[in-house]
Amino acid sequence: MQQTGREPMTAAGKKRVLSGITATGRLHIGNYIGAINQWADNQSEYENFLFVADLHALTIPEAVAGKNLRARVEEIFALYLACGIDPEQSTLFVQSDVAEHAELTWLLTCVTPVSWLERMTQFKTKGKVADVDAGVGAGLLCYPALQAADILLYDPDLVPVGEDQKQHVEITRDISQRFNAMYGETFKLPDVMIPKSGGRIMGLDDPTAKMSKSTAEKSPGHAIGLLDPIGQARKSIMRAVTDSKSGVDFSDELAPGVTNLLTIFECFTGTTRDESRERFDGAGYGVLKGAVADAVTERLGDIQRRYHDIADDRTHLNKLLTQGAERARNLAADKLSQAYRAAGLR
Ligand code: AQP
Repeated sequence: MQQTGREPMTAAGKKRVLSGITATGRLHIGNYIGAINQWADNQSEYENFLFVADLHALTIPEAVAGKNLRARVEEIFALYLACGIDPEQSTLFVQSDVAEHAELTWLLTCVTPVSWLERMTQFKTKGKVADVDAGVGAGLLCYPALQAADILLYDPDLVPVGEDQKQHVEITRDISQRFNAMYGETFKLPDVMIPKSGGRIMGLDDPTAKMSKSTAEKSPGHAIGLLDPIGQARKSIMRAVTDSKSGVDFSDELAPGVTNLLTIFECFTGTTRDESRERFDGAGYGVLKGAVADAVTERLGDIQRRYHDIADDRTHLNKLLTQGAERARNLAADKLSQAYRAAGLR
């Protein structure tokens, strides 16, 4: 991981990192490569606070309507564990289990200028004028205040985000500075942490669009879900869009779909692009896809075995959900009290 900015440490001598995934759909290999696998890799180096962002999912009504959201949330929580997050090393929790997130959001909403919210790309792309006229919820506009609360409750040093999501951390820093200026020093300013590689896995059906949970719900063949049946995952990879050439040709510019397959292969096998070139230059696309399918399905098999063990032990899973929420609340409650006192409400 590449870091920016200052380098303070938590009491444990480790930098604190906060991150989460929105429960807008079922997890896919993009979420695994870009987020969960990196959290698992760095969990002894950092003090991780990792959560399932279920309150954020409510801002996208089509993602939650008619769904059993809690079941999806617990599936994501169990998948964090199955992918190697250790609940003793990392604090793992569900956002709505810690009510302080919603409470602090109100205090932050009240100090956030509407013009800042209207400038956010997510509102501009998802909250089109037509949607606003059709009654889209104010949550879509106000979600940066919830996101700021998610972060500021825990005083993290670093927040990992993809290149395209830096704006989310920047607005948190702005909101935090504004609150501190109005009410006195309360919140610490977090820095962005940009993943070194594998930052953006593209759709298998359309390699110009990011692999995403919500598109996967509508388009089979777009993503590989972490819980997809192994045969289906293999089939989706074998059908991935490439180009009209017959095979991999490193002497020419590679098509986006080919680059995407190579990236997936490299992330799952820990190989470099030079090693890929040696192995696949001149090979037919069928050979490349077969190798990607082998690497991905082998890992999915392991994750799915662990997932089913975890999900089947309901008592233990409930215990971990409660333990994680309590650990998160220990910090969040203190910070919320500080914010209430600063605002003159306590
Ligand atoms: N395609 C991807 N490649 C690499 N990393 C990805 N992440 C998501 N998609 C890819 C990483 O997973 C985490 C998920 O965060 P999120 O759910 O809050 O936001 P997202 O990026 O909007 O996720 P999706 O899967 O694309 O969902 P929807 O469809 O709801 O928008 C982040 O760390 C992200 O970088």
